[in-house]
Amino acid sequence: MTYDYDDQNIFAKILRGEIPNDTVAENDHALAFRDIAPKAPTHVLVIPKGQYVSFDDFSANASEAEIVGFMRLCAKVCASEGVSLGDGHEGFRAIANSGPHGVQEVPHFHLHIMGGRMMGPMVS
Ligand code: IU
Repeated sequence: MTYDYDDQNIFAKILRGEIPNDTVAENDHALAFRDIAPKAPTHVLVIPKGQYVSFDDFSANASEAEIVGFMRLCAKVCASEGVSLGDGHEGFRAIANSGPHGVQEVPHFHLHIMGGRMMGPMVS
C-alpha cells in the first residue's frame, strides 16, 4: 500500500524548524517533544524524521536504522522522564493512533508516551 505524505502537516513544519517545539530529546532518526495539550504529567510525542504517515507506514517502510533509532529515542525519553520500569518507576502508556479508525489527527507518524499518573482503562 502506498501513502501520500502531506509535507505541510504540523509535525513536518516542526521538523523543518518552521514552528517551535518543546524538545525533550533527539537523535539522527527521531525527535521527541512535549505534546502541546498534555493528557498526563508526562506526555511526549516521538516522531521519525523520515516522512511516514502512520504506524503501519513506518513499520512497513522505514529502514532498520530508522526503526532502531526511533525505539532508542523512546527508551531514552522514558528514562529521562522517570517513567521507565527499569528505573523502579510506575510505567507509562505508549499509543500510536493510526488512520481514521485510530482517530489520528496529525498525518505524520507519532508515538504518544504518557505517564506520571495511573491511566484509565482502554475503552475507546
Ligand atoms: P493524534 O494521535 O494524531 O490524535 O495526536 C496528535 C497530538 O498532537 C495531540 O495530542 C495534540 O495535542 C498534539 N499536537 C501538538 O503537540 N502540537 C500541535 O501543534 C498540534 C497537535 I496541531
